[in-house]
Amino acid sequence: MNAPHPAHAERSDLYQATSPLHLTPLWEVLHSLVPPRPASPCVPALWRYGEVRPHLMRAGELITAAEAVRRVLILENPALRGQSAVTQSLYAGLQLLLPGEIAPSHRHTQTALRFIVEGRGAYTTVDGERSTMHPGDFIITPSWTWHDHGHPGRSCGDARGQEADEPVVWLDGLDIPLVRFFDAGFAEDGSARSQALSRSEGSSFARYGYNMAPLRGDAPFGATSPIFSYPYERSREALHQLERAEPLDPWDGFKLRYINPLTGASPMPTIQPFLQRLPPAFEGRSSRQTDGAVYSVVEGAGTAYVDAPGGPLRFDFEACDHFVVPSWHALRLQSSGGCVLFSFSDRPVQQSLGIHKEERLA
Ligand code: GTQ
Repeated sequence: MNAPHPAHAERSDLYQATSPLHLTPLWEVLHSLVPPRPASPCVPALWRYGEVRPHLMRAGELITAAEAVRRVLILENPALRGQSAVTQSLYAGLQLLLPGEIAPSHRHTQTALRFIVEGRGAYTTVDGERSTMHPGDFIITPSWTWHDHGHPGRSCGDARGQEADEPVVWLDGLDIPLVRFFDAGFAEDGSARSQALSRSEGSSFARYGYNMAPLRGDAPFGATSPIFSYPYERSREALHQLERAEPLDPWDGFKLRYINPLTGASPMPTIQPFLQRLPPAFEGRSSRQTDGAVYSVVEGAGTAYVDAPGGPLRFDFEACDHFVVPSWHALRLQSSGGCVLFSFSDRPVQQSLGIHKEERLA
């Protein structure tokens, strides 16, 4: 055994003397402060809908939407339990609304997206305009806009005349951890349970959804898209047309990002959503990026292989399952029968900071 380095005891003395002054020597932590590559504390995880759904429906028996305000089971990263975070920057949860219920009006600094998982007949109202939810629709709640959710049930029916008397479940994606990091969150309850309607349903889409825009007036929600709802039937058709006629990307299959039509940038300043079609017999290549992503399986089935420090993980997924791929964990997708995947990440934030990085592996 070598004798201890003579400085060690004196260094310890220094550390003990500086600690009460709230001082820490950088050289003891430098390597983890500026790691050679991202070392996310998050882990990959899969939530099978077949396992989650019974608990969500049980929650529907135990608490009303009005009492809960938002009846949600939060998808917590297994390595971040108690933090209501699916990645370091993002929140995800599955929200249930039953026929006859209202989730009361409120607003907050945090930006939200909704991705409809199952059911028909519910709506969300944002800034005086209602959007009826259909499975696969992507819906936005801009920062600080009043929003309430409702489910009239059979009495009102769906605009398309479809059965509307069933539970509605959607994925909530919010920038809650990011806003918490900045200590910049505000929230307020509305005076009425449901806000008054001031515009007809579909008017935001009519103004901005057809590659056209009003002649006058500023962007109504700043950097956030003026379209509240991006209907699945349109985004799905775009992907299927590409699949019929265009070469696929060996990593992503056919993948499009949703945009703010006024800027071409992400629909929300903090979150970029994507929709992706893997054709039948797809064997994707592996890639990694610094933006961890949450996936919602829209249609079909497949397999996600995610590299993790403890060895690669294999997630066999099917429709309505959810999974999270943390930052800089390589992902490879495969599907024998074909599938459609929705996903979202904090990419716009990283891009605005100039730190986003992607690596497409062989
Ligand atoms: O629907 O407004 O999952 O405020 C978490 C916080 C949903 C919402 C969530 C929220 C909402």
